[in-house]
Amino acid sequence: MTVSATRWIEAITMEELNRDPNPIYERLRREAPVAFVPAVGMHVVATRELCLQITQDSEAWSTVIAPSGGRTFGKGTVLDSNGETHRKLREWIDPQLRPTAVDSYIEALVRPGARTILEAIEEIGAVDIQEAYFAPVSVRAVGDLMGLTTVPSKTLVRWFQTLAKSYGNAEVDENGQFVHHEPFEAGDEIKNEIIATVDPLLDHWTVYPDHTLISHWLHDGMPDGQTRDRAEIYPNIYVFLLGALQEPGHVMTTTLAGLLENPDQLERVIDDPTLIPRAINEGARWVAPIWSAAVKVANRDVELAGVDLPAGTAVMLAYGSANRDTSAWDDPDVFDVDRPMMPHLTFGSGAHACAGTYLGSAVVRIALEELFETIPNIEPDPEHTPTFWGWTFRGPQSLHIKWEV
Ligand code: 261
Repeated sequence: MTVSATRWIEAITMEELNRDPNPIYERLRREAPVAFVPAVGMHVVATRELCLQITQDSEAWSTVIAPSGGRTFGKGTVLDSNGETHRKLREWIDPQLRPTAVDSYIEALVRPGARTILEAIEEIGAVDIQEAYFAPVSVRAVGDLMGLTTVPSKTLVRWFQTLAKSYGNAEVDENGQFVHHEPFEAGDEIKNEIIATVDPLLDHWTVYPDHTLISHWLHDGMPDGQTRDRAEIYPNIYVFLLGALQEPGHVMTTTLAGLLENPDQLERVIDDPTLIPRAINEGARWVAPIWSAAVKVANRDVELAGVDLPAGTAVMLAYGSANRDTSAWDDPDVFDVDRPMMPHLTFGSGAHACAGTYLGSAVVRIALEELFETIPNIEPDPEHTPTFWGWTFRGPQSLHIKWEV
């Protein structure tokens, strides 16, 4: 590619990517599906076909964590392990997330708590539903499942928000050095707070194992009388406290935002709750909450879409962009519950595909079922328009709705 052809890519800023990566990636998909983007110091992969190809080819590609993610979580997460190490980690992470296990606890875990929050707001008539309902339902469900029942929802929300700002602090200068340091330091403070909160719980579960995720992580697969090293558990606790607590809430808010833009679709979904899973699937495709976080590194010299990548080159897979690829979807920028079903990449693909696909989808479904049942006359609040934000993680920052009480 000529220098002039790539000048626009050199001019891409982190600020633009966070505000709206879609127009930039639409052009990347057409002109440069594998491109080095200086603002993020990495090659990005924009098309669905190339993202899928890389996730299927573990001979050519290993999984790593994004540099800002590694700075945030440290070494040893399920996100940056490969082969046998990864398989062993998934062996203690996956069992409580399997559909049969989830079905046994999901109703009691989510529905009563969702109802309680709705009872407290149903007479108000106008709220930011992201802050008042979706984020609390999301963190309560997964936080309680982990065993963090004594940690207030507001604390859990502050934890995921601060960890997400650190993980998403990806901007680098021309030497590949991070431009901003404050988000990492704020993340470090949160991790200290998490350890101070969780250490006493680990002490408890060491002696009194129970059904919570973290208790299982301590004990499962360990010889009698031994518990898993905390240094192995903590990085994965951070992974869950960010992604697993934030993303169900993102998908709830995104799905409702899509429905509010299409009042006819909203009305149909409220009249027929069996359409809710379709709406959620479309919301998850439309704005992938983990928009750009999966990184692979070439095990050997690779040629990809005409670009030569030497061994050791890292590529960032843009699942949010893959989900708007016209090779799979017509009018991909439009939210449409009636579109033909095509597997999207929001939960990733290959060996690292999301372990929480079933759990997360069930949490989102129950939250929306309860909302539409309790407040069936939802309208957008014309005084506030939702603003989507984020490149690494993406979703509406708020969603103001109103209704007749
Ligand atoms: C539970 C999944 O969490 C994550 C996934 C990707 C990046 C950061 C995360 O916390």
